[in-house]
Amino acid sequence: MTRLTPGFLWGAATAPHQVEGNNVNSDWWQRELRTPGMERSGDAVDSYHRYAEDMRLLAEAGLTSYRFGIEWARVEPDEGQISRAALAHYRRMIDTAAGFGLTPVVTLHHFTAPRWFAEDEGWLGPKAIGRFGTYVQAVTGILGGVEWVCTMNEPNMLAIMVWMSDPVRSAEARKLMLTPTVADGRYPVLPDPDPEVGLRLAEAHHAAREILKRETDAKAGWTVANHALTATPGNEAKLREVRYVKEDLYLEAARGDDFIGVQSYSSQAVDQNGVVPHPSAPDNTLTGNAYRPDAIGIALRHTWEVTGGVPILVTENGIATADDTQRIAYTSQALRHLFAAVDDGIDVRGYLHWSALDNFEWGHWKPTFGLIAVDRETFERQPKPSLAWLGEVARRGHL
Ligand code: IFM
Repeated sequence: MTRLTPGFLWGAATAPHQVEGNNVNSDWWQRELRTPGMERSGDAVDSYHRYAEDMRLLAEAGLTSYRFGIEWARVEPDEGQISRAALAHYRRMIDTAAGFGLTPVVTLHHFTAPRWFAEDEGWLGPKAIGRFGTYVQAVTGILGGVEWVCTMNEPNMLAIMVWMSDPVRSAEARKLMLTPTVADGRYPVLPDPDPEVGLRLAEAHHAAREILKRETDAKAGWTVANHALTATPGNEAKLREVRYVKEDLYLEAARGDDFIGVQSYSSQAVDQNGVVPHPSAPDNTLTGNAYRPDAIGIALRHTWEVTGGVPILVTENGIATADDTQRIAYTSQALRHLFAAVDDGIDVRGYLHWSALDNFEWGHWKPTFGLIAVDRETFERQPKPSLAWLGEVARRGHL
């Protein structure tokens, strides 16, 4: 049986904009407002008020950790205007998690930024790093006792979003993104993240890491979307080229961190032309990804190699499906791949499933990733069998 590190975290994850509701001061709220055809986050699943119930359900099922985020747009609704009430809210969340025996894993930035930041040059402006630092510094005051802090979620996806919202490049981006779309159940052809943006985000991460190391006892890291890319025969050089722009730049920036968050859902091949779109298949997920529970194993091994052995926390892994039996099947296979990686000596400190709740999937409500369903009229929570199943795995520490 696989020997997991003592205190291995078994949990589930969310992000503020996807679950809280009414994140009206954020850039994403504006994007939803202005983008034709995009669904709105609205009340989301009202986790801003119902977080204690969400945490209780996870803890009662047997999980030991909850990853959630702090929303910059609430903490700093206007530049320099720090909301003590918002900080107190997130401190209550930290205390509530601890009260339920859940180790909090706190994300400081999960795709969304305050509107004032985005509208004044955003991540590409000269003030970006300093502004992010001011926010991070303000948050350190409530991080007492928190062991795990992710500075930024999936900077390699954020770099694509930043590129797309650049007015000069957005026409080109729109063309690229036109079809297929998540709404059709087909995975969009994503442009590559712009390395210029990526390097800027890495700078922001390093600045945040320094602040966290100075002001708190937390372990600091960031989380990277891992596409588990593999080469078709003879295309190893192309794979290296593609992987650098999409992932490795971000993995290399994690060297020297206390941990790295691995986030993986599916796997894709690379041929001489680049990434091969997911072939359509009956078991494709609701976001149009190929059903590839082995992706996590590829992601863990590649991350371990590129970072040179930075300890890993799986901060996201899961499947967009309306069929909870498929979720259990996918996750149990994914965990087998995780255990095999641990058996091979990779230092994995925890597994946090995406997601705790069905939530707002960035412009879409249809892809359901949750262990808990939510009635969006009444906000009533309905735990799915997969929650009890994962809780049982957590209690036993094996499948
Ligand atoms: O919902 C997202 C999350 O915000 C970031 N990682 C991937 C998830 C599923 O698409």
